[in-house]
Amino acid sequence: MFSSAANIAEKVDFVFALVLGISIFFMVLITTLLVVFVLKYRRSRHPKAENIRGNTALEITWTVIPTILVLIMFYYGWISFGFMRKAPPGAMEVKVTGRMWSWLFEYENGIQSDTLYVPYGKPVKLILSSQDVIHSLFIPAFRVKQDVVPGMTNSLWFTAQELGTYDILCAEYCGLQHAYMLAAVKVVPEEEFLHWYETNRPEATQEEVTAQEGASSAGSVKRGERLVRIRGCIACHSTDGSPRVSPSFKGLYGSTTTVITGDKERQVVVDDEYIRRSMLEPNADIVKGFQPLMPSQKGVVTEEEIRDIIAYIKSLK
Ligand SMILES: [Cu+2]
Repeated sequence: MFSSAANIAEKVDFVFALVLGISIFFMVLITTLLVVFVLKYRRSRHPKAENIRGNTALEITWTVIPTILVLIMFYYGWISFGFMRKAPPGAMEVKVTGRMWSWLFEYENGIQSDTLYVPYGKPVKLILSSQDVIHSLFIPAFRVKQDVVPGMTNSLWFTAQELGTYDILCAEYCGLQHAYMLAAVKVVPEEEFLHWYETNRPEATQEEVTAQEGASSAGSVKRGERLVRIRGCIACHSTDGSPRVSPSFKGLYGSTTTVITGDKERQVVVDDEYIRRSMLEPNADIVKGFQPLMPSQKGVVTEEEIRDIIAYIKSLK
């Protein structure tokens, strides 16, 4: 029941145990008294009912003790809440974007990742925003959960205290693939984190890809493969042909597909222009048999990124 994976977890678990302990104590006390009274004062043993009036000492006792208990619960709840709400100055900030149906983590040096990497023992502040509907970022092992609401930013913070990989879930029903809106937080030693932080800088990965592949199409495919993960495309489009809520990317390029444009059915060949339009104006042509679920990527992906994504889709024969 007790987790120490993050500093917040200890506080939350303590308050939870306190409230649970007091509740169990009273449940046992009240149930026991109930049974005792039923047996002791049942009609066969107590044929004549008595009318009992007023007992000042008893009334003071049953008012004062519960008041103190409730105030104790309030006190620990309040100081723990205050602790959870206020990140220490100097906490590392990570921007988190929730969208149907994936998470994006962005670091101050421009790294974008679908996994949250954090250094062991350092405070981390997550700045939460949503691109579409209400989500909720939930890390059960850390005992942190915060709504991610469109049009405003929320935040939460923690200091991870145990190395390892922990689940991140969405805790607010947000549509069809809500249950699959999963990610992970990886707690690594600080040195390892700094290494990851440096080698994954956008400029660093750019240099690396350029060094390895030149500015060739292979580099473009590699970047495209990363983009469909980071941008959350694969929440709906599989890359292995398996059916999801949207057409799979595998074998898509060059295929002929039936779309509904306005209310007319027509056949189109999937080419660069069609994919580009599907990203920027997803509701212009709806593939027959699918729902118009895709949000427009206008202003989200750049022309360069669109080219890379197309190169990647092209490679999935
Ligand atoms: Cu969600």
